[in-house]
Amino acid sequence: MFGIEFVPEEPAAKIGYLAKLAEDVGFDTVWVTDHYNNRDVYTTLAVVSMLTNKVKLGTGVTNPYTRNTAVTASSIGAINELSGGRAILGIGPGDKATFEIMGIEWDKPLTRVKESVSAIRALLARERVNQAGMKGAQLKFNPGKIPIYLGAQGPKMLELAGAIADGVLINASHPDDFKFAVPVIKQGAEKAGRKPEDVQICAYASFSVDKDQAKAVNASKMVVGFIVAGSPSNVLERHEIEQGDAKKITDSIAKGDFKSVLAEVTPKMVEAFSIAGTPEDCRARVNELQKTGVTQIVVGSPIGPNRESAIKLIGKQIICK
Ligand code: F42
Repeated sequence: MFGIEFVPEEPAAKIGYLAKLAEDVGFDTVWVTDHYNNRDVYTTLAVVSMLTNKVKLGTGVTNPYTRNTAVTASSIGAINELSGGRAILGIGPGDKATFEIMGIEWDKPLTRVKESVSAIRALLARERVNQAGMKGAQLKFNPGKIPIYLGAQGPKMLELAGAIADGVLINASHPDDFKFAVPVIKQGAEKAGRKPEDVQICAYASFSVDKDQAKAVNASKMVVGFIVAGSPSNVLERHEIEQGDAKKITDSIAKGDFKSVLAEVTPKMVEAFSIAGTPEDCRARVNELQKTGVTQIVVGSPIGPNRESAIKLIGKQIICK
């Protein structure tokens, strides 16, 4: 299966247009990110819902801090109703840096996600809910059945996803990251008495495709720079990237010196943190990921140097339905 990520840093109508194109070339799911400084995720999903017919529509991902859990249940329920049952709720612990700016305390993220998922499931089942801090909250409409996927990277969050979620969205592009993550998810599922195959495993990958390999790689570099800067040291070690090289990028980003970021991103970093190259290169990586247990490739930013032609290229030469 193939999904595609859109970041609502452009108007919802534009994303709706690209989402329709993605649907037409064979993508199965459209994921829309959630950060307070972009357009609202549910407004965007509503527009995408009206402009498409078949694709599943997911928050990729929301969190239990910036939105009250009952409001999340109501919002995704409305999207499910509007789209004829195509909604998926993607939820994760959220982005610490943006919470600090908003004055929101990031307390016990794992516990918070776990309680929130349980409460949302109960709300979607029209139950009166007295958990996750709620005191008798209940929806007034029937939202229908909605799968819940967790955004997860850390071992505890991955295990939790195995235990409670219908799927997991992992921000990674390299098979080594999935060789680490998939057994942890499976262990979480088995411990909870579930079948591991009931949990969809999605590689939420930075993707850049073009017929010209160099153009595709160049277009991936800025996103890769940000991923390197935000990666914990154990992930850098897994990919044999020196802390000092990552620090240079972090410092350039902090100074707003993006020209230096582009120069400091090495081929090894591109290899570790993106799927970038010609359609043949990308198809080979997709095959490798599928062998590790990945069930959905989510094509994330930048998609390619030219998004529209990249979406068409992926449909024709990588999805090939
Ligand atoms: N974040 C956003 O804000 N917006 C997005 O649109 C978005 C998209 C997205 C897509 C895919 C994806 O994988 C992640 C995405 N994210 C997005 C980021 C996501 O919200 C998380 O920030 C990201 O997945 C990192 O989460 P993590 O799995 O690393 O979990 C963190 C919280 C972590 O530290 N986990 C630890 C672990 O091992 O998994 C466990 C921490 C822990 O156990 N905490 C205890 C607890 O109860 O929470 C408390 C411990 C104590 O001592 O207090």
